[in-house]
Amino acid sequence: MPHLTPSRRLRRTPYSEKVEAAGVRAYTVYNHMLLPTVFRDLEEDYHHLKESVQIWDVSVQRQVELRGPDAQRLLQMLTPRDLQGMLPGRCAYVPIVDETGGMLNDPVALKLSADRWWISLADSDLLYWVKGIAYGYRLEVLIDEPPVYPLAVQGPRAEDLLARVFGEEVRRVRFFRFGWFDFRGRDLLVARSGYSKQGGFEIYPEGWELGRPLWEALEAAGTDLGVRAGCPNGIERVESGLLSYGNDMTDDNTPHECGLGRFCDTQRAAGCIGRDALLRVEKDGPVQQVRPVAIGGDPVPPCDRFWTVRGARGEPVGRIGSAAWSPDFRTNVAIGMIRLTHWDPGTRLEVETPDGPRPAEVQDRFWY
Ligand code: THG
Repeated sequence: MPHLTPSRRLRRTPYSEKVEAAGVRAYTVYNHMLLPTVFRDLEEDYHHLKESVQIWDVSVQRQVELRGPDAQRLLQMLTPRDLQGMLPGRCAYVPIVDETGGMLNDPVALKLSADRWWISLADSDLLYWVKGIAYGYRLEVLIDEPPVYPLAVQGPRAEDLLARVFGEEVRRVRFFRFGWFDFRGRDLLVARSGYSKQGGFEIYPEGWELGRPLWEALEAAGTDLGVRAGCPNGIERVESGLLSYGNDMTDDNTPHECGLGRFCDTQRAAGCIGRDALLRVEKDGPVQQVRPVAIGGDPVPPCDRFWTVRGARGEPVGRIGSAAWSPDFRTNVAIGMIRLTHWDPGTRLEVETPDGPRPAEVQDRFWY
């Protein structure tokens, strides 16, 4: 592969030098920034993530901040998830939809206070949609992308590592909640969340200055735990069924097609844009939906386009958006968008990979 030319548009982070020093081997581009994808190799990173603890530069998870009396009203216009009764200190996975009910992003929203929210974005330029809505409806809310640089600490030893840096209290933070913890005289937001199923936290330093000291403190405190630089792992996240916006879904898909129906309370989501469209699709149910798919044969090549999925007579019945060889499950794991006629667990399929057709089977659950 040719190299990427560095430039100001590919924004650096407070951790970039640390990531480079740790020997990052590959990146992807995400929200106009570099997101590491490989350190040693994908499989070594995978085993280490499942056994130990890793520090991830996830600064690409940009925050859109909503501040002002209409902040919650605005967010409720953006998502069919009911935000009524959500308390400060909570995170929520919130599908964001357009006027047709199509997915625009699948961020984590953090309620900092009654009138202040962060929307922790997946890979799409949601800021402009949010600003457009606020301007069009003359809402009393300030919207910007503050200099917040999230750092994830993921893996079974993450809690032990964080307790050493932030104190034992951090163990009491429950899943998808956050607290404020002192680091060098400053309050840092620490949430129990992250883009893996191995357990862990996400820390959200505001401003550039604390980034490097924070990384160094975590590294120093975790040497005997085996802490290493890491990144979201393409194998582990498919096993875990964590969706990737732009890969597993696009603005052509409703949240229900994405299997995110449990995060929609469309009936109650007052003022949600796309509400009528979603109520219509909810009446009949989706005709295609995300499914775990096991693909037979040797390890598949990287999935960098949709792979067509076919039924017994060769007819197209869906597509694969993500796939990887799983060393632990000794099969290729994949995330598919599969038509209703073929989405039952056990259904035999054929997947058109770049290496030729492969037998495949719909699974009853993801692999964790
Ligand atoms: N953390 C934060 N921001 C993010 C991500 C993250 N922004 C980009 C991307 N990841 C958004 N996508 C997801 C997808 C899945 C989850 C979080 C963000 C996730 N899902 C859990 C699950 O499906 O099991 C839990 C959802 C729940 O129960 O509420 O964590 O990782 N800050």
